[in-house]
Amino acid sequence: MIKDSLRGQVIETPSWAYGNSGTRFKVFAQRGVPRDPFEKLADAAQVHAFTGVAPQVALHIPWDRVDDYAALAAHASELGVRIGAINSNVFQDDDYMLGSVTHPDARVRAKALAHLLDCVDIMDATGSDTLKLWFSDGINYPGQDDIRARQDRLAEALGRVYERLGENQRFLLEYKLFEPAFYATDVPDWGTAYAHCLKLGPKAQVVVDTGHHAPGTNIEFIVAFLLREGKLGGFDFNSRFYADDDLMAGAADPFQLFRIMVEVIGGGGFTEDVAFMLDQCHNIEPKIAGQIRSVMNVQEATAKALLVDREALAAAQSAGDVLGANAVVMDAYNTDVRPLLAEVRTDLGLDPDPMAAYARSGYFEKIAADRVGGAQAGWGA
Ligand code: RM4
Ligand code: MN
Repeated sequence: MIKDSLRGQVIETPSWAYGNSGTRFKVFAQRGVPRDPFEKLADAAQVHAFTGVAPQVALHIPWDRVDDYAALAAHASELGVRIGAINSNVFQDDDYMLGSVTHPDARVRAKALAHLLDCVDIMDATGSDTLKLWFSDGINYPGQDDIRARQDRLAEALGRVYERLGENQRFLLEYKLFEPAFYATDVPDWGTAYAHCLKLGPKAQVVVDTGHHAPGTNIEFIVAFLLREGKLGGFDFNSRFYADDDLMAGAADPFQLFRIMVEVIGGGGFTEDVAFMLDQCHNIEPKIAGQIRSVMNVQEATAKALLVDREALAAAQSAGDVLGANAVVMDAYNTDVRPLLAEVRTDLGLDPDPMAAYARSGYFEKIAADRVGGAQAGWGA
């Protein structure tokens, strides 16, 4: 049963993880980086080829703008992957300095809304069922704009996008505490996202980016609550030591990732209704190998969470056995699941050690030699 669940897991990787990235101080160029979305998909397909659980790739528009989205989707399927969430981008145009959908100027708001609606067109063309909305909107100084009016403008835009969604499409609203806005962000927390989604209906859900909270926030509580309300749409996994560090998932705090997966599985969220996406950048490590490592870290947290003896846990909980209940959870966490995952990969016909198999494949040397000339992809900062 546990092996079945692990074989069927779907972890979506982000197209932007294959391009160059960095901090606001410096973007470091790496050899072999894709020059266009087609090459990004080719790299993502490698992650799937060696792990067997990463068949979906998220796009970011306009970073992944192409003339023919149906051709891009066809290219993905030739490579053995498919298009996952479409991520909108209303944070990199000069017009958005004071906001996008919450901007005080109606012209800018209309421009931002048009982009969001374009993203739904791209969902139609690629077969994607998920739109991910993250707004950098907010204000830096008290009095800069009216907080309530900005909520009204946000609600208006979300309503328009919601109306445009097709039968089998949904949007996920992403929250983030701060950055780039430093005083008041318009969607700063899960409660704000939840309230907007609740008003709109079942096609609006919340996405939890694990790097978007204040230090010390109990993310698994948020997960449990949203799942209970049917409003957990998915995750942007990454890890952090300080703020939105976007490090490899499970690298900074594997125990937190495990606790999140314990709540997901306990709450019945380990289904295709909850999207398990990575949203991270590999500023100093090689990108494809960094994605493979992250996928493996998510698999390990999932395997451990699946090992929690739920019956023993429920018995200890109802008996008020504090130490016994905690021991059940810690026993699962302290189990070495690497041999189990090696078996899962062998069952899938894969090499049990994806990192080593990828390194041996020579793919990196090939792209480093082939991808010379042209402009490397990056997030444009
Ligand atoms: C944002 C947010 C979004 C991602 C961008 C690149 O902070 O996490 O999900 O699309 O970064
Ligand atoms: Mn994110």
